[in-house]
Amino acid sequence: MTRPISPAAGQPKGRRPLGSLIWAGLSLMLLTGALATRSAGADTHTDDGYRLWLRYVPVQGEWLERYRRSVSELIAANARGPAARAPAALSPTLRVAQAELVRGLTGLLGTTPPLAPDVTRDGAIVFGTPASSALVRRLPLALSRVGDEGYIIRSVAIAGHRATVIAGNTDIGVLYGAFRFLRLMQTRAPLEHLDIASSPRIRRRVLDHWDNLDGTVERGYAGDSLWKWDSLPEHLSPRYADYARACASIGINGAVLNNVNASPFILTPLYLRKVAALAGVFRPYGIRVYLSVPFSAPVTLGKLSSADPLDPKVRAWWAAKVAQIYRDIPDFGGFLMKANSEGQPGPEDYGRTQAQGADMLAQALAAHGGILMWRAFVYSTGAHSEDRARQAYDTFKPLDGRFADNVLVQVKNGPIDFQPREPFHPLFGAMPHTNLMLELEVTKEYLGQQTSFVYLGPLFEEVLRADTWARGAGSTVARVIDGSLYGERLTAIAGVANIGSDRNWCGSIFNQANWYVFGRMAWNPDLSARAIAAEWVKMTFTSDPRFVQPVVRLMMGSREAAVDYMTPLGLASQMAAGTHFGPGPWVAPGKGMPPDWSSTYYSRADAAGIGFDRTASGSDAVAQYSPHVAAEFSHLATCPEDLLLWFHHLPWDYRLRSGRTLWESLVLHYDRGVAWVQQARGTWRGLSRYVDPERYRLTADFLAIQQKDAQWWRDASIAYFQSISHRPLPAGVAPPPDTLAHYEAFCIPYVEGSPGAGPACPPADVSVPR
Ligand code: GCW
Repeated sequence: MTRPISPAAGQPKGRRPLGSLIWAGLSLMLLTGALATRSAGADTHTDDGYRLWLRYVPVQGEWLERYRRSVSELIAANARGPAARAPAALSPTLRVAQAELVRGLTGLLGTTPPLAPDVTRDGAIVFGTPASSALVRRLPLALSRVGDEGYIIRSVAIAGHRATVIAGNTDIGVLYGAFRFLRLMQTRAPLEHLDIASSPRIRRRVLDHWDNLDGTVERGYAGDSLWKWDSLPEHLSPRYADYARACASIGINGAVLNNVNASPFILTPLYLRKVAALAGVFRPYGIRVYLSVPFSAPVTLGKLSSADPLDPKVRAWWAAKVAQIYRDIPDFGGFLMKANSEGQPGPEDYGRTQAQGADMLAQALAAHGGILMWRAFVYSTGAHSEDRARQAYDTFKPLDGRFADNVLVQVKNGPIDFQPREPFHPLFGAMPHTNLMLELEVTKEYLGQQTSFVYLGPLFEEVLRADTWARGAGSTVARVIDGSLYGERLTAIAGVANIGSDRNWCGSIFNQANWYVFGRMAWNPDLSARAIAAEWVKMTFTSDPRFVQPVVRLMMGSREAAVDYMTPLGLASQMAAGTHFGPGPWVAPGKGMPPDWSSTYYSRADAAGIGFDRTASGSDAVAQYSPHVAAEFSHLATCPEDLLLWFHHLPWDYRLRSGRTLWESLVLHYDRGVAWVQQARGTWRGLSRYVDPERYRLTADFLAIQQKDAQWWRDASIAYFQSISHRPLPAGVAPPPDTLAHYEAFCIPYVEGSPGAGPACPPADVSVPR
């Protein structure tokens, strides 16, 4: 596997002028020697972030001694195994596993372990399946317990020597095991008495790329699409394999290549050849490709007069199209569908239900072992205007049990739309006879986008651990989607990817942690956000506790800080229209703005108070939860304060548990969020000696931007809500420096990743908020 070596390769044009590159190069050459000695154990060589968490920097000191005793040689298939004498006979996946072990161990230990045909000394690493390795076959590992993607890593004795075996029932299990073994070393875990058995709790662990065929990425903040459609299938950029490798290292096994707002061109022979080429690169890494498809394709592409799912001609068209795909991509994963949502076509256009629409595609796919991920994010603006939060449940709940076995209904974590905080989606507790999958947004559309430091682990953990009470206590979302609550066999989870062509993949170093935590939680939804953060920090930076501890603390506090300065106490959807970047609490319905895309629709702020009444006296959306949960959210005494205004409209002078009024608390939350960012900057500044200059600077600069943004959010929100509450600010709180009119007039016209050709607002010659 090769990877581009020029640090500037892949950098979007114009981002770094040549002069700055030369300067950076020169200063780095001068600095590197000095920096390497700045902090014992920390790797401070320049790093552009390309290597993600797979850096494999040399281990030092005591750990190096220990690891060298545990790792001396690599045995892929022993002398009596079928592939013994011809490494080329190893399967492509085992070759990848071997290459990864060689690369990782060479980096970590400073020497390349020899490949041996049999165990010849202490410290042998034996890896393979019972089919590829006679050594693995003869060990009593009880492999059947780890299924077809799991692995076992165990310290054993072979021919009188200490050895470690990395085994799976399948080649991909071995690859996952190889990554785990390297992770043990990257995180400085002992290797002496290993007995690890691990298998994924969720079968399909998928990244959804909202990548358009013109190279842009909807809600993407890390450059253009990774897929270079123009040069595919002939040219296979090395980044495709590097992407697959990174995904495999955290157990991701599927990629939906294109935007859910899908173009019919993806289904043309021209593009299917390109898709097949990508599938070929991903295959050794255990990653299947899936495609988003438009419901209207039989009309736009097939020139039929209708896309009615009950029309035999339409069904035949889809069956033929699916068969065509499988001819070139025999392990094609299936389709993802966004239907009757935000203007997309769907079965309701023909008077059919979502289940009837799904059934047509499910049948076509089932013939080839494919699956269908059918989104529950169904709404048309204005149609359900009394409360959009109700709509998915109202549409899908009556259809429970009507979806075929190869269909998963894909449900966003919350009932509205990937907000900084939402309660869990009520559908998770309401469709016992349907395969439900969870959709998370890894890209930070509503959480400050590229530059904000927001680790999403706590958000993901919050939804996975949320208890639906569908079958009594402990009916968590994690247990609904991993199949353990209702016994589904087809289980899945999707994350909307935050990956693009930027050299560091995700637009910032800390955004990489969100890709990482998605994969790790998809493998095991019970893992804690904190433990994953610690693992990621050690692999991405250094295992020095003087760095790990404060950075993990920052990561764990970062999401709540964003909630504080954007949408505290259960508020939602207060962002600028269209771009979803920056504050827009004043955005009101009218002039082309549908109510449920406006902010005032969600805040419901008026002279009397603020918040959306979703109890029985309001929209009664709370009744969509099981009685236990509904009661908890309905009663002010039990409703969690961080969801208060999601469920209740309350007077400005309502007293919270702290004794403060709602108005005062709101203001203090905004202030707290800003203060957090300021402190985070200080903490980061104090850690510069543990980080290479390039990643240090990028993070420091982005924190500075975030402080400005947090202040803007706070000032604009306070100015707006004060104009409605008419309450004084609590003592000691600084008033916003600009007028509300000023904040309303200020707008960022072009934001990366926002769909639409034109600017997000008319030109206004106003100064930047202070
Ligand atoms: O959050 C919204 C985004 C849209 C997106 C939509 C969806 C792909 O603003 O850009 O469209 O959700 O999930 O379909």
